Amino acid sequence: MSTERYNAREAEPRWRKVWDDRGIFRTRNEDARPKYYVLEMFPYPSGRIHIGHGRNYVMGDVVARFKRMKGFNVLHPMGWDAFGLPAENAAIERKSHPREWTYENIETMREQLKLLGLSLDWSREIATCDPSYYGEQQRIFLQLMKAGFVYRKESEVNWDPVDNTVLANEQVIDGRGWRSGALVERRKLAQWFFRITALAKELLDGLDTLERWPDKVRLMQRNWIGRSEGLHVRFGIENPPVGGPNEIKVYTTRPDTLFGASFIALSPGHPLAEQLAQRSSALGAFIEECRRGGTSTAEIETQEKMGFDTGLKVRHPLGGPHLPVYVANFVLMEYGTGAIFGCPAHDQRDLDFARKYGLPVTPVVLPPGADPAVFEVGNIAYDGEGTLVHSGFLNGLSIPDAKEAVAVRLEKEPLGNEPVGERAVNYRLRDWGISRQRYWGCPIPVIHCEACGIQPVPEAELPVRLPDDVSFDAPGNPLDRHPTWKHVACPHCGGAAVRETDTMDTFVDSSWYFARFASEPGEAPLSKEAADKWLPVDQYIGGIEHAILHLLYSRFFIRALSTVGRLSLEEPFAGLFTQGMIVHETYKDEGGRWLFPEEVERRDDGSAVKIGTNEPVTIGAPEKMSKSKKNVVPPETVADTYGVDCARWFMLSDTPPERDREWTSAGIEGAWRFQQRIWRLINEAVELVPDAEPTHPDAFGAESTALRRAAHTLAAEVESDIERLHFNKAVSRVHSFVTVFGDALVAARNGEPVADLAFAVREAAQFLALAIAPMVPHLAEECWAALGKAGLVSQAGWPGIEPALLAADTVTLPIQINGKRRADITVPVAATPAEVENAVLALDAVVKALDGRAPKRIIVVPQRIVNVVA
Ligand code: ANZ
Ligand code: ZN
Repeated sequence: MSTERYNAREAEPRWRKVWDDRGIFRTRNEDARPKYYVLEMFPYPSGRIHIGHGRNYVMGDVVARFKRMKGFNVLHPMGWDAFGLPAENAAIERKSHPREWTYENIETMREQLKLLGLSLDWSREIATCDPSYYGEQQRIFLQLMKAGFVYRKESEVNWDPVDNTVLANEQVIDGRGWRSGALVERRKLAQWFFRITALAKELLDGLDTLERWPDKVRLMQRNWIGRSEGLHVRFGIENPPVGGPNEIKVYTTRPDTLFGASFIALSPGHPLAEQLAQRSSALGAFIEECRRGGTSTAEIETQEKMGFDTGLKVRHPLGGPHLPVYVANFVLMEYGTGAIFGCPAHDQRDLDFARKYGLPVTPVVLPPGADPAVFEVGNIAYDGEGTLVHSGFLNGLSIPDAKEAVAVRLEKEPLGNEPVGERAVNYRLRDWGISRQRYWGCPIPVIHCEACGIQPVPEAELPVRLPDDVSFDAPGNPLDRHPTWKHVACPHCGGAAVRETDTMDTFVDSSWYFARFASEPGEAPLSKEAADKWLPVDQYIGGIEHAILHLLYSRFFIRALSTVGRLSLEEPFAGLFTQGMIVHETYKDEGGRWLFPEEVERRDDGSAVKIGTNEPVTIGAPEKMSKSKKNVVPPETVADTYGVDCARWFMLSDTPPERDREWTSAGIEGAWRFQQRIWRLINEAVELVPDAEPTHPDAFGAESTALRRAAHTLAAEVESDIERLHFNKAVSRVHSFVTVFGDALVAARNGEPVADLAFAVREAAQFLALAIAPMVPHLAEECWAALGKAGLVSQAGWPGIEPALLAADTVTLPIQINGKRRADITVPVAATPAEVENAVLALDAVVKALDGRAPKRIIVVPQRIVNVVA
């Protein structure tokens, strides 16, 4: 055979240049074909990518290329989530500017992504740190502010008392500031918020419409929004403080447990707690104490329970004993009413608290089968099913019935002019605090004037640009320290005023970028017309780590933007896929230092040594590829050895795409060998049938029909696999087909050259090239060219499948002997009547019936029935 090895190193850059030069992935909005929008979550330009980052881009690319072949006008764009803290940290370390670091990384990563052969429309590339992007975001902010979706309120932040600065949650490490090491405190500061809670119900109900989202993501969002149905209960205070309220309102989801209540607890931020603290320095000190530690919920929930007895007592609304009122650190001000009644027997936090402060623990729900005379709660609260006990008129009821009975009773019970109880729905969802006291983010476009209050920056003055001349040599917000930037004239009265120096949470930047991509270069950054054309994103692909915040914020943003008339849709992402990660073993030298895979040689006995020194290497279990553990493979290394198509093929094969995939050199070598095999087969086909377009014969024999069946089935199966994102199955279909094709070529070489087989061989070779084109596009182009086809495979249509060739390979026929059904036989669909006849005559039932005689007649009705007349 004359075929040479496929040289990916030479071929791949050549094809990428052709794609680039011809601009074939440039998408136009003006295009009559149906639209398809596929998007991978855009990357943060953190440095360099490794092959593990590539998996979701490759998956998206397979979909994009496939949909293009299916005749869609595909939008597949790329951009950069370019604002954020790491750029500031890098600037501090390298004494440079965050912009420099960011754009250097973008340059590097763009080249790396291009290396992967992704069919992206680079003309729509955006970086969120570009003033044209964040300027539009400022416009959006002001529009949302006008519509009431934005407000400012005092809220707690992490405060570093040594550096005198606000810290992001990720800058608090074990309760201490990352730079100063000082114990972090909670401080109140005026902050900007998006009123996401205004759409809590819509965001919850909308989940039901997202049928092409993973159930687990919908569940996580549902839990995050956290709708609960409960009761507001007002407790009258027996000894109200002078000038204070005479009642406390709590929110409970367990009114059935009211007879088990043993205390009331107020949040340290509750107005009544603050009021009492003015007269009690001990309480004041306690509240201060509660403020220590970070603001994250996780941190608050794991803190040891602490309480302060205020000396107040409330009356029990159902006639139980009076209850003491505490201030307790585990009650959040932002949830419900900021006050609870504690029922220790049935709530773990309340139980921990009661044990610490010696409060009664009375079980009021009896587990099924338990004996009421002996049932007790020790150190584990009982939160299961059961029947009410020790609860007066509720005794004997189930929990749901008791909840209802309490609600009905308390809705009628008066306290002052209102009923004691009122049904309420609560959402766990909090408003979205977007203020960050940082430089490298989108400036919040408002001006503070002492005389006029908060003034929006006038439209004509947008964007509010970040100043370039900033220093990072002192802690705190460089925008605040800048000598001139914040000093401006008030747009309303013209007097001296100051700019807001907070910038926006970078989650804002990623909440609308997919709508930005809808506009062509040069068009308005957010165009309703363009967004109407492209949104929702048909297939969104990204990591499960974004299952909650990014997706929820984006969903909110799209609804809010539609409310103010900038867009007109409800949900941004019709289909969502969360991919698994690429994992790799880790290596450590004798000194415990991490080693890169290319520094290590694996021995046949499973051990490993360091290349050069032969020092033994400790092999660690496969883990997510990460820079810090050096278990990364750069795309360049793969491109220079096996070619990136091998990496693409490997990442798609074997493992379902939602699961983790371990990167191994054996796996990559396997991909390389398979790629060579495809290349050889294509060339053999060309050699065997030099005519690129043999004429369609009138009829096909058994051999050519079998090959055609295999080829058409391949196309149909790969199509349905890619539609369902079952990339690993698509890969394995290609494997099976290649075996069939290889055998067919051997048979064809040894047999007589016949016209129908020539046609089938050529057709099969083309189908193979087309079927692999979404997955290994460079190799597919090379094959397409070898087959003498005009144009690019990247622009070719998906194979035309003949349904008749897809019927099952075998068919089961009933066999009648003298008019009675005696047996069945399963034969290849392609079997000739003579072949069927021979098989029938060999059947036991037929042999017996004929008893040595020849049949009088056999009638084979193809694909239907066989009649034997004995
Ligand atoms: C009495 C009770 C008895 C409760 C019991 C639970 C179990 P979800 O379901 O998440 O809505 N709670 C109410 N407001 C709170 C706040 N601001 N901070 C901390 N906890 C608060 O939770 C509602 C339950 O969480 C409420 O029901 C309340 O405790 C508590 F056996 O009331 B429950
Ligand atoms: Zn003013």
